[in-house]
Amino acid sequence: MSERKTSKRLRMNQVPSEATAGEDQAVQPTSVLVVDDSAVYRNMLATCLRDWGYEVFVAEDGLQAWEILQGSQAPSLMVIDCVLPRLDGIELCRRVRSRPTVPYPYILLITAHEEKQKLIDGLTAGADDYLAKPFDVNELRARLRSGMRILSLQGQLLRKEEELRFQALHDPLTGLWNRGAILEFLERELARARRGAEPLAVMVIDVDHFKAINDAHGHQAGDVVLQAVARRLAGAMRAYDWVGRYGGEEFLAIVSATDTEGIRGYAERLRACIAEEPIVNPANFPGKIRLTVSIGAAAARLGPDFTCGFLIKAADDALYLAKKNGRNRVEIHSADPSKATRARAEKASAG
Ligand code: GH3
Ligand code: MG
Ligand code: MG
Repeated sequence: MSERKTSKRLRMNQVPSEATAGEDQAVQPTSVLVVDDSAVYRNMLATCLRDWGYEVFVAEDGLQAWEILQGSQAPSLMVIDCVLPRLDGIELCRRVRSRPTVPYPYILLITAHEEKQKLIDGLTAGADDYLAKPFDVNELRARLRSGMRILSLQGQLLRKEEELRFQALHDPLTGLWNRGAILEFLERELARARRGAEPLAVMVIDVDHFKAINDAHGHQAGDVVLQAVARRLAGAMRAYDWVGRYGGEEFLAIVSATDTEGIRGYAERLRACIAEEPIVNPANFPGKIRLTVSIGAAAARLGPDFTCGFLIKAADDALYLAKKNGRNRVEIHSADPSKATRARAEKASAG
């Protein structure tokens, strides 16, 4: 098919039909990659697509297209001519599909009528739809819209997946990591600390007399207090440490590369950030609520016998001591590896 003949056909159909006008807005146009070695087709396609609101990237051959697709802003909608120099359209489809890209790119293959086998090969190589030259621009537009519907559906699914992943790892009240997530991070940090022969510390942080806050101000106010505590703790921690909600009014923090002395100062800082300022939230309860936390911490240079359970138990024992010694205080358990070894041996002999 000569370019002169096909360009005439394209031009004739450039004005969108009334039935399709405005429908592109329903499915948000995105960026499109147009790959065609024919300058006439390339320009026609680019002009139409820009008129319809798409951002257009153009390539003259398969390799140039492949380079564009390596960029961080690579279009996820593509119009690819089947016959291309250097790297043909079918091979380009195969390359695109050979890597598991998210989001999934949608490929509309342009073929010539007489290229039946190429069309089959193109669909087998991963094209989603095709259009035979010479084509009606309104048909092109409709086919792109159907591609956009699939991309937008995919976008919705990805967002939903992201939301579910967030929910699976976070506590809904405070937005902190939930118990499952923080324990998983502890396993990971423990393995890392072992590899690097670095110390690791954990803290169990418990709100003092929280039941009394619920009793005096109501459960809702108690929730607001927990949210405020979570915010303060997260704000006072280093960016590369972890804090999660371990249970009701109890939080678990993981502090890397920190020994017994280091964790004392750290825990003191957390204790102070709660005790120093009352929580004020007039929208939920009148006045101010003063509260304190007790913190039990354990730090250790980890031997092979150390487990997450041992470290948490050591911090828990220290917390018990902090409560017993008057609350609003920090107690440190020096988690001695020999104790861990002994505990393991005792457990093994008991079993
Ligand atoms: P202590 O100083 O010994 O830690 O005393 P406490 O009152 O803080 O501890 P206790 O374990 O007796 O009470 C904890 C209370 O926390 C009881 C429970 O109803 C409340 N709680 C647990 N989860 C939530 C929550 O999500 N929201 C609210 N408002 N309260 C909660
Ligand atoms: Mg408590
Ligand atoms: Mg408690």
